[in-house]
Amino acid sequence: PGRAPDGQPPAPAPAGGSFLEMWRELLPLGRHAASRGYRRYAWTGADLDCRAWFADQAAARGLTYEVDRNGNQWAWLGDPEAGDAVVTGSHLDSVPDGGAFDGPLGVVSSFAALDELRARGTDLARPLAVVNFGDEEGARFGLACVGSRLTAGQLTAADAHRLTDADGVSLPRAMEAAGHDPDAIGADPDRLARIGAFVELHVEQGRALDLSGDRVGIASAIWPHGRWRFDFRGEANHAGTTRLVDRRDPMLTYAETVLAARREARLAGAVATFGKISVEPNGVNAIPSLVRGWLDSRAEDQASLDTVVDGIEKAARGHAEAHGVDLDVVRESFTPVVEFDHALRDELGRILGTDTGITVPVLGTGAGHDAGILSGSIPTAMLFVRNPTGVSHSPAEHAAEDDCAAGVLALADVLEGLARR
Ligand code: HGY
Ligand code: MN
Ligand code: MN
Ligand code: MN
Repeated sequence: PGRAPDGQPPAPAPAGGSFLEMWRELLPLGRHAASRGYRRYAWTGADLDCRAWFADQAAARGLTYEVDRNGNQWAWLGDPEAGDAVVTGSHLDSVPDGGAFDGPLGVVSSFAALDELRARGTDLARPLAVVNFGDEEGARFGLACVGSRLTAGQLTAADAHRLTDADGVSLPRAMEAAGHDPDAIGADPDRLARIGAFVELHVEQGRALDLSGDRVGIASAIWPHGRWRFDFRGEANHAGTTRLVDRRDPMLTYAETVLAARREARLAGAVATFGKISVEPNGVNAIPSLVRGWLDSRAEDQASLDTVVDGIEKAARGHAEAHGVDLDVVRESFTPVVEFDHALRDELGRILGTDTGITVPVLGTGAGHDAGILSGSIPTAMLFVRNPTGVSHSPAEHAAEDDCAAGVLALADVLEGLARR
């Protein structure tokens, strides 16, 4: 496996062609011509194109369309006020040069599953909704799952107002420029109280399903994870005339810290990644004055994650001291371990096991999701669709046509099983 299929549209349309049509409309939005990856950052033009697409899908189906106080989009089949709603959806934004599936597969599958239920003529006792949560990846403002965190009250409006992008544009200004009132943002308990269950379908971001030979799986847990900013400050100086012994080179310390992160993660059976860096003055012939590196680390349990991050920080401080470099470490975000609702998970297993005869493995994951954030407030579950490349957050991310179709049918079965009269 592993051939990057260049975002080729998954096809067969379980619900009369709607899946393929939606997929084709979304594919060009925010795609970078050279990298072939997606750059759909929150509240930028590409994101607004995706949001317009969502509103169009709602209108085309005669669904009740809403944007909530935090900018999340909703499309309702049934009365949004009735309560005990079954909600499904995901996100449309991307990481830098992300793949086509992380996020959009869940939103497109949600609309297709609704179409499938309508084609079946299912008599619904509960309202259904499709949701697009804003700013899931945190690619622009540094914090992931902003839309769901705000709604769940896990991010205060005041803290959200302090988020800024690399150009110094604040989140409120970005929202305002996109026509959304930033003074409205904040916890939305009344909205959550009207939801009885949330199910997010997502492309798998590893190869567990590929290895087990299953098209669809159910999520068990999300690893605790966080982002830490390491600021190494040294002394800018001439690359040609400064003797090695006279240098206070933060790049050297940063490099040693990257190696330490790899070692600590390996020892703990966890993961640790420095995927983003900024350098000042960023000149080819100058020793840097500042190297700022962002650590993303995740582990199966909190104790292991603490061990990894403490170990990396300790190593970084040792290397910094040895080279006369100052170090500040700031935890920018953190998400504790998520254990998905057992009753809902079992119900999904029952629905999928009996109706389709497919086996449904239960998987843990190191990736964060809006479903993880919401699980603190409402019963929440996730479905994963097989990804033969196992690659994600990259254009090589993939899901085969018939696996996407199986995902839509599984989601339709789940929605029907939960909401049928
Ligand atoms: O897991 C992540 O990096 C993000 O929350 N999707
Ligand atoms: Mn992602
Ligand atoms: Mn995602
Ligand atoms: Mn010079």
